[in-house]
Amino acid sequence: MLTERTTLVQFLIEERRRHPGASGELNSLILDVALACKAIANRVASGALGGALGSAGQVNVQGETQQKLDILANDYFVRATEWCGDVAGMVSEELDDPYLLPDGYPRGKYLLVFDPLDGSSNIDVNVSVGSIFSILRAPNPGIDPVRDDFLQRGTEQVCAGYAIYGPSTMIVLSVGTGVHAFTLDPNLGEFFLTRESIKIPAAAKEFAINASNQRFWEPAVQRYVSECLAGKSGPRQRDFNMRWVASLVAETHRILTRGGIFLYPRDSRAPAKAGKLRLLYEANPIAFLIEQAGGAASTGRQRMLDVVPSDIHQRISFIFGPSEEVARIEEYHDQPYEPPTTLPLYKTRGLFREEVS
Ligand code: AFP
Repeated sequence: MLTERTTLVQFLIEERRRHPGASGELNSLILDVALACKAIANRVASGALGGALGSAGQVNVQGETQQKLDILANDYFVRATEWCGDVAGMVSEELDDPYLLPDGYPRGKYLLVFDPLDGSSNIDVNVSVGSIFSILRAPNPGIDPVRDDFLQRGTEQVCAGYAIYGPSTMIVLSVGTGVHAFTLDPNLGEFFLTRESIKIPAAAKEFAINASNQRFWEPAVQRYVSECLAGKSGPRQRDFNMRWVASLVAETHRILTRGGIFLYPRDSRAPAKAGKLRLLYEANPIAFLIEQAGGAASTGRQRMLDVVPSDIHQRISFIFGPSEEVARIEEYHDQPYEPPTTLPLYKTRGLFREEVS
């Protein structure tokens, strides 16, 4: 293996050589994040034997019940990266406020933003989960950051990526030069490059959405999904398949591998919330990867990476996939659409056809 494949370390060093002025701090930070991901992978793989399944019995700033592994994964991210002098501060899904480094550790020039364990409702049922991370430049390197320092557009990301803890553990990342995937060799404890310059397949044959929320969707999303469901006999003139893992990382990995479209739109359940997913540590890093893979990521009305964040835990509507498909959904947001008021099964072309007298 060592002679045939490029390791993550080798890949990062080769990338750095393209930038003669680079200090190596970014690489060092990415490798510390990779170490945290290996530790998390280990705990996830141990399942019930690791003693970390189940609820931690407390609620995070999002109002979500934390799993024991959410807290452990957060600690792994913090402990693996706080000491090295590469970060100035961090924001985590699991922490109400930005994490400030303990006294004695040097403050670096990067900000680290992460969701340590995404899709954590899947842990107890042994379905893939992941970690998502994003690296930004600290506006004031060398000192503790303030909350506003993290409120940067997604276009400012220096690196973004995720780890997926599935049948195999992988890290998929981009430093702005395409998207590359690395698979963990559990015997060597090393990530090896297994897919280079990933491109999203242009034609979407699958869509991913939590259909249980359908009654709350906006008209544009109602229209898009109903057209997919209509299949060959509808306006799209082809059949679509549907998937929903309830883990953004797993959904992204499938779409980067075999294509498709993802939607977690804003809905009318809680009109004050602009969506469910979090902008800084879910939507932005995934949007960065998707664009780097040739796709598009949007709120439905705007390119995701152009959104100016207003809060570190801000939620947002998130749609991504092949560019043409995302453009179609954005167009639908600009057009009027009246969703049918009765279920298709009871309409004239449906199974339970109404008798016309
Ligand atoms: P958790 O980490 O709380 O399980 O949330 C996962 C997530 O943020 C994202 O990964 C999924 O796409 C989405 O939520 C699933 O949402 P539903 O529970 O509404 O299906």
